[in-house]
Amino acid sequence: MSENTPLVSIIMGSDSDWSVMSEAATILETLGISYEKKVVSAHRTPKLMFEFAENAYSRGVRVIIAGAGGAAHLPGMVASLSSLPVIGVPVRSSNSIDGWDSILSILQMPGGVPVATVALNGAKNAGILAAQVLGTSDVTIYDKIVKYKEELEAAVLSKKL
Ligand code: RP5
Repeated sequence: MSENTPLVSIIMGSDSDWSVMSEAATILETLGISYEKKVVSAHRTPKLMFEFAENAYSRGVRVIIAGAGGAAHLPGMVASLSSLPVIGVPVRSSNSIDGWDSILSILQMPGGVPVATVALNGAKNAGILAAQVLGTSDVTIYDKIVKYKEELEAAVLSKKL
């Protein structure tokens, strides 16, 4: 596995999801975790989705973050095809009914095929959760999460009303 092999793959159903999904990339960059980003559509490029999901582990990917809007089948289908942990990001897209369709499509998975679903447009938390998964077996990443949480606490404590 090369040093440049991404540990996290950020996939999304459309380039129109990037304005939301880029928040996962930003926090992963802050934490110094390698990632890749790709448009993979469950409906428009199903063959690519199969190929991606079946090869992600052997390429070195260890966590998949998948975002989609509307009838959001990408996270669940990738979770059905791969044994890697999949974090789902419901996107409030232009074709979405207030985001509820995306939330329910990603959240309500059948038993046996989990998708760890974050909040609507919650790509930042998806990035943090991906780092936390990686941190269970990598003390350097774990320590970065500890520091990040300490900084969160300090930022709140320093606020003056
Ligand atoms: C979903 O449809 C995508 O994930 C996106 O959120 C939404 C709209 O896609 P575009 O029509 O903008 O490409 O599949």
